[in-house]
Amino acid sequence: MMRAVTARANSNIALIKYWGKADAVLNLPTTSSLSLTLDHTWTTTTVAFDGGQGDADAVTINGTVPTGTARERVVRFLDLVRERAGVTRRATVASTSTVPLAAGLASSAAGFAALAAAASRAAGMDLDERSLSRLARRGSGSATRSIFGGLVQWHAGDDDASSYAEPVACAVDVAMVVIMLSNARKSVSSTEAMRRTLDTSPLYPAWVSHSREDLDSALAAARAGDLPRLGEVAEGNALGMHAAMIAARPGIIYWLPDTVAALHAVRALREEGLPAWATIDAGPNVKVLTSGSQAEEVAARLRERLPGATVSVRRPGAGVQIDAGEAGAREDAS
Ligand code: 2P0
Repeated sequence: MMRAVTARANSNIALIKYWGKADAVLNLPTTSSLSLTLDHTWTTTTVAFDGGQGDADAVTINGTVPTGTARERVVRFLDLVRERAGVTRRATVASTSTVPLAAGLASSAAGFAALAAAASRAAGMDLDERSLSRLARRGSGSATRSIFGGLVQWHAGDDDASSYAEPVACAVDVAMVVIMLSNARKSVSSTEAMRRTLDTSPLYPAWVSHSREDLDSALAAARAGDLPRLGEVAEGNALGMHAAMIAARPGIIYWLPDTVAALHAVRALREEGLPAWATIDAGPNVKVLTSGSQAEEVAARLRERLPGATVSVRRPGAGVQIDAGEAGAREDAS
């Protein structure tokens, strides 16, 4: 009998961004990236290779059956797991998330990290974390990093084996303040936006070539406990990524007027002496890197300056977890 396995993974926010694929099938990125896994941003996913429903995979996300690309990505990922594990049966997959989908909070990162862990274990594979991060990468690039907690580096690599994530040393007490400005579904998917930036933006090569320097600076700052240096390089890397995508043809503008207002609010806080540096992903929302000890103060000041926004504090979170009660189920799955 095939048992169900449940896994959960947190979302992550990149300080040094992944933006562009060198290989779209293997999901190899053009640059290495660095992220912080956040707490309280779980996606929990249960998988059983139980035959699915009507000879197809039965998938629900937050109780709803996904269609189109969202469904295809999950099925394609299950096909990869079936191929690797030598399983032929269709699966039942149920996923629930506390993260708003497609709102720039990296929902696919937690989603595919949890799916990789649950599906591989349900199919009878027993992967170590590095192998899990390689597998999660095939679902979504940012999921590579959500296998691990805290500060995480994704090595770009140049083939399947060399492109994986691992935790890195962090001597800084960091936190993130998330400024939610809009829940609206983004108009251009990350996958499409990356492709267009890579293919058409004259600024993209400059961002890529500077990215290695940014990563080295960020890693050195994290090791040295230098939050201002880490914040400056993270903000610069994110603004550079957006400059490159704004210069694509046609330009991709994820920012709303409130996004610009939030960027100015973060700068105003810095001028008042508070530690606050902004980063923005494939959406209008702004995340603020700050220190753990001053995160609540930074959040309170941002609420004053941005009355329409929902502002919350996230601290470093844990990596992927497989439900302990189900961990012994793998022997049943052959
Ligand atoms: C990141 N983002 O490093 C970057 C920065 C958004 C901006 O990874 O095509 O959903 O599934 O590999 O991982 C969002 O893109 O894209 C992302 P796919 P993904 O976090």
